[in-house]
Amino acid sequence: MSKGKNLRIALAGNPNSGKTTLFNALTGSNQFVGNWPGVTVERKTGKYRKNKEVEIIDLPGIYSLSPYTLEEVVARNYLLEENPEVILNIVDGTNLERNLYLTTQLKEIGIPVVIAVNMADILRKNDDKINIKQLEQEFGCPIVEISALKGEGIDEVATKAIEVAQKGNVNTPELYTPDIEVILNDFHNKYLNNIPESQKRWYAVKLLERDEEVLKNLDLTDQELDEIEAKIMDLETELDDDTESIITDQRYNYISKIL
Ligand code: BGO
Repeated sequence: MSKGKNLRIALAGNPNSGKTTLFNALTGSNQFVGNWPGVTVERKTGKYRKNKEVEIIDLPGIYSLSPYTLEEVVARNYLLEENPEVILNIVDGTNLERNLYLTTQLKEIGIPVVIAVNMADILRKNDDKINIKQLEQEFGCPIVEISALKGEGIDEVATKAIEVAQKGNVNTPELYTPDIEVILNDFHNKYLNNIPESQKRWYAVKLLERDEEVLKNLDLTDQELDEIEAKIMDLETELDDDTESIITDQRYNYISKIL
């Protein structure tokens, strides 16, 4: 870690995934509470107990990175604008399918991800086993099983997150069908010149979903916006559904195939 510069771990996960329990276990009493700029959503940060140069930022609990709730907008703006070195994505291991939906979005935002599969104690009690090695291969990032409640695996996952942050490698699974990948590549190459390379995939998906926040902020010309809309309409006619639903469905298909 370079001297003088803190390494930031952004903690992201669904409500009830155990995010607060993990945050408390990682930071102990080294916590600072305030609000996110301009909104009354609580912002908690803390220093990692075992390394005070590591800052942990507790993002609001969210199910998705869509632009529909204040919490979602706060979380994604933080990730896009502040570019923390790594995302630690906590998922509830007893509810993987639902929790991994957010993971598919976090994997697109251009920041390295480490996944903590929480509730290991409950999984053990239920005799449920998760094939962590295979999940790691599918998602292309380290995954550690933890019990935030019992303190199991939490330093292991923090160490992994620090390691991944220092390497800085990002990889994004190409989880959509070829017709979608083609249009994403087109958007990636034509309309996102001012966007950092690592974030282009995210913005391409958001353009395809007609994400209003993104459309507002991308500085596209009217002609470009018309072109994009025409391409989206063509695809929607061909696939007989709106692109936002198509993307959502394909994310869930990808997850259920893996599981
Ligand atoms: C209650 N194992 C088990 N068994 N439970 C866990 C674990 C784990 O590894 N991690 C978290 N929990 P939050 P968000 C509760 O509060 O951290 C539990 O929203 C209760 N409370 O203890 O709050 C954790 O920040 C009464 O449970 O999640 C908490 O992400 C009865 O999961 C819940 C039973 O954790 C959510 C549980 C009064």
